[in-house]
Amino acid sequence: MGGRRKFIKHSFLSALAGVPLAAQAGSLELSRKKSPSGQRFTPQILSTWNHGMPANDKAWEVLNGGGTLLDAVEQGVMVTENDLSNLSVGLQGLPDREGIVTLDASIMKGDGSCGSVAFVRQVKHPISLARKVMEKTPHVMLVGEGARLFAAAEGMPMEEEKLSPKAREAYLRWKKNSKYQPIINIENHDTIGMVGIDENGAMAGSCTTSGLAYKMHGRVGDSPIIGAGLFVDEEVGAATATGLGEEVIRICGAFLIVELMRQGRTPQEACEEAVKRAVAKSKDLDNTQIGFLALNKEGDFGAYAIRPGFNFAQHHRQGKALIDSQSWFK
Ligand code: SD4
Repeated sequence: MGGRRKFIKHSFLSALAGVPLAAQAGSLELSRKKSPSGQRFTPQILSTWNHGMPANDKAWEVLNGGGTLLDAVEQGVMVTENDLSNLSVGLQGLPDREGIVTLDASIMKGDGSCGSVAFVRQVKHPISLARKVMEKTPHVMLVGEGARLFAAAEGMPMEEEKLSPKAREAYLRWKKNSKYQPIINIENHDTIGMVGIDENGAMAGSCTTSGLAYKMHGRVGDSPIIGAGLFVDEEVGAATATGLGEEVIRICGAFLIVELMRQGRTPQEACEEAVKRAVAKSKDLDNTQIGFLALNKEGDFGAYAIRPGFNFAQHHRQGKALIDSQSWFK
């Protein structure tokens, strides 16, 4: 971002800091619901689920060490991609119904630059591959074998195709019944989506997953779809999603939330409206969980899910917290 723009954003944010929230919202006729904390923080990093805490720790360390926000959101979620206990992110994740792990990831900057990969095998850090697509190709998205070959050509770390012990055990158990209709385990969504804002008001986000367990081979979820699992526009804000990707794609979840914020909704209101739409359009509400997480350019944040159990991690200068999201079903 250019120096002048940086300065303008910074002055704007500094100016806002001393103004009561009600006055800042003055021109908007909507009745404002408080964000979960009722507070605004810049800089700030937010991530989905418990594993967002160590991911945020890393992102924060990168940011404080002079790294860019893009470095922070990339390296933050790499912690989760490396986490052997996580069965929904990275090569140790649960496989598709053929027993093959395929990964989806996306990364986006607030200026509209973005990259993603989908249905990719053997690549240790799909988030870094998504970043390379953004920075080194004229494209936004690479999938399957093409994505894998690009990773190999870039000399990225790859692994032999082999299920992790935990994933293998779970897969063999699943195979006994082989339910070919993928039913989301509403207790266990672990995709990591991260959104952040730096002290100059620049925004970025990342999202990475092994996707829905026991999906059909070739299935792609919301996480690598720009506007579904992730969307960032630093003129407005950023949003990310977790849960049953088909339901998120149907409503262009992350894009919808950012556009609702553009129209004046708070991040909390925007997440609630997106969940309301997903509930209305759901094809299988009993087996569906979706969680949304959003941040606006003022550092206000919000989250909402279909069911209880969704939480998110927040890091800012005053501290860090794991926060339970509110939900449609109580
Ligand atoms: C997907 N949204 O592939 C992902 C799944 C997810 O934790 O969030 N899993 O549909």
